[in-house]
Amino acid sequence: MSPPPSADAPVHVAEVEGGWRLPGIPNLHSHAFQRAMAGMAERQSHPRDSFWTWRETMYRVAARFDPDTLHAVACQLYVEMLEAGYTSVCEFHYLHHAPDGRPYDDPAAMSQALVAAARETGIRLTLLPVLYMTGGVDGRPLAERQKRFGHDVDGYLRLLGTLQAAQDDTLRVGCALHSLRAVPPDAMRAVLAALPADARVHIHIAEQVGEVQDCLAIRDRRPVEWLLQNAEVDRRWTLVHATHLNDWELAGIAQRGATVAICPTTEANLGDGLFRLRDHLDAGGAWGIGSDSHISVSPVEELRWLEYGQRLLTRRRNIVVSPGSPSVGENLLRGVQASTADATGFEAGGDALVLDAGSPVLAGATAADVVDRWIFSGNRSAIREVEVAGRTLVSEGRHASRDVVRSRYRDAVAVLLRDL
Ligand code: NGQ
Ligand code: ZN
Repeated sequence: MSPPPSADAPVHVAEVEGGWRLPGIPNLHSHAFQRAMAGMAERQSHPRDSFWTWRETMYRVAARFDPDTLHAVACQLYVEMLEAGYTSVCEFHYLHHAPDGRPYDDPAAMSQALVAAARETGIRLTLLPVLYMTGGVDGRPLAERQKRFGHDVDGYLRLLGTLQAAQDDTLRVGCALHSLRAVPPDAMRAVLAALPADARVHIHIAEQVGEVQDCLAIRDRRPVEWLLQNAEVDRRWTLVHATHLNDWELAGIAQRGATVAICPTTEANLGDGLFRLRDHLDAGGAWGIGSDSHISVSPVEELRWLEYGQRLLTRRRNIVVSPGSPSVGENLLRGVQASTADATGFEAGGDALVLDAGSPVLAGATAADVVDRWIFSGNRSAIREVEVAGRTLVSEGRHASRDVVRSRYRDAVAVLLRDL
């Protein structure tokens, strides 16, 4: 692996005819199917609603998908991502089998639906098939609704092998461990030992206080502490959420060079807590953003709320700054660029978006303030064009397939939500 780009490198902002050209933004964490339930878990279902009651709603929707509906929903989502300025996506994919847990005739059918959606819409895809084996850190068996997520180690490695053979310029295949709740230690070791040396590894970790407590009770270690002591975590690793960290864990993540995928809107929506961003930056830690459950599909909103969370917490302003670099917007974009290659397997800077200089939020902008203006003002997208791997996919703010994709999505959602 090449050395990581410095988080102090300049952000490449170029003035072009009628606009401002910036590097594309990687989306480090997505569960595509959850796009179909965005906004549908916002009614009380229990006197003390939580992440865990939300998960029950999510499982009900997850049980409805087949390869066709997953493809239709993923196409809609990827069009929305591209129009919003995300040029690559890490898909943390665990809806592998039929709802009763039996593999499809083609065991990779659900993965292939995501690959097809990425190819059709043009977004770069880092596909992360998820290993999911148990229903809790105590090793209990999968619950009925989790059966379609499950694999044994051999079946999982076969799936990975099939998908790796299809890798090309816009498709990378890595490995995801769902969480310490879902992957027993021996299985984790077996899978990690079988991966190609450059494979990226993503894992959900320490998102909820409850899982920190369970891990302490059963493994006598906090989740990140356990992981750092039991796996060779390094720059190939992306830790998703990592919300609840003590000082030792925080320092360890930065020192190993792992990226933290922070998903500010989902973490807020699910009541997770706030990532210790300022401490992580001070430790030299790498980070990026993900839209995760897709209640928002906008890098602007993720980055804005990443900064705002810290402002609310500290009652200060302009938190993500660095010596000699006072622009919060530029520091945010620089952070995201610096982790791109390590987290996604794609080089940073290959893709671009062009902001419309005629957009009211950018009136009078200069190279020095255009990024701040883009991220911190208004709600209407200022994106005019998006290019991935040399192809212009979005022009005048619209993806070329927006209409077809949208009508297929409506039909798919009607099927998915029928009598839910
Ligand atoms: C997921 N999502 O896998 O979709 C999880 C919820 C779980 C987030 N953690 C399920 N945001 O963690 O068990
Ligand atoms: Zn997730």
